[in-house]
Amino acid sequence: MHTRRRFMKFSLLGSAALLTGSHSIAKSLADNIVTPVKNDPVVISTWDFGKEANAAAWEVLAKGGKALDAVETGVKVPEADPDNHSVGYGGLPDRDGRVTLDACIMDERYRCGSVMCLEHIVHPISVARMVMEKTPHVILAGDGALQFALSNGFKKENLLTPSSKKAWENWLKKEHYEPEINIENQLHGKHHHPGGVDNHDTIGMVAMDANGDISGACTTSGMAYKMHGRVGDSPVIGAGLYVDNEIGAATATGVGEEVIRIVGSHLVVELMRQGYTPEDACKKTVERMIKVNPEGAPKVQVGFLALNKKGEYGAYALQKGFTYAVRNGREERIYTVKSIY
Ligand code: SD4
Repeated sequence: MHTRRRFMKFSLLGSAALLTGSHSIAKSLADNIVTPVKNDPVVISTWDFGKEANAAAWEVLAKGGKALDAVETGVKVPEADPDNHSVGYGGLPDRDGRVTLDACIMDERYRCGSVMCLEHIVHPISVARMVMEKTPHVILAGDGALQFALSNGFKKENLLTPSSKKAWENWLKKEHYEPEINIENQLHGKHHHPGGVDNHDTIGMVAMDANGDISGACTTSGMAYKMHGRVGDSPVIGAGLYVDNEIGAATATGVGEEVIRIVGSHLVVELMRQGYTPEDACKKTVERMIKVNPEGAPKVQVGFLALNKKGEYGAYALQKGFTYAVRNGREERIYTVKSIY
């Protein structure tokens, strides 16, 4: 009886610590016995603007919610932000002036959903989730994805904001397509220069909940001024995002063509399976990109971000300037990432 009471007491302490997410260990003051709590929730996401997205995801995680709900909730923040010129509403258009969105989501049971080249919908991530949960498919693209969204209650909207339209009109004067390195951070809010050679951006987010389950989401308007119909890595499961609940998860940002050819996020997860830390797995993956395209890769930016099952995280990039945001019970901060060049 005594033993049972002690057990219940420690279980309750453990749950409290899980719910607040504020301690990795729950300590009984009365008995001075330390009980490890199994999992501290954590959410990480790409670029400085990941901080606001993480805050929304954290509200879900701190209440004991599921990682899948957290990542969807989190990435919806930049999707709806007209000042974020790289994701969702306000995203920069393709060279025909059309805003086409790519997004995918993956949960702890290897279930995944994706939309490619979707127009007129503010929250492509939620359409991707619906593809995962309500259809027998993984990917819907273009008009089919739009029809599916509209028939499931999503509203058709104009996603081209006046400032994105102005940026596109400026671009048309020269029509020079060249991805600008680290444009994601410059494109966010007040740092946006509508006259500049604006290019790409993405939010990739992965999270682990109090249950120890991992999920991820990735959403983008893709490379600005891309050819109409171009799809990047972000909605490609294994490239822009991969989750293996036994091992961890990874996501990518940057020039998608480089990521796709090495199936980057899947490679990061497989390297973690071999025992590499998240940072080292990301570094090896970046090195692979250079190995397979020694001419092209050094000229562009790509960054990988990863989380393992122990809740450890890390990142690596081709170029300087990649950042990511972390939120857990101990910290809310932005890290600057090491790079090859
Ligand atoms: C793409 N990977 O469409 C995306 C763009 C991106 O930060 O991540 N920008 O290729």
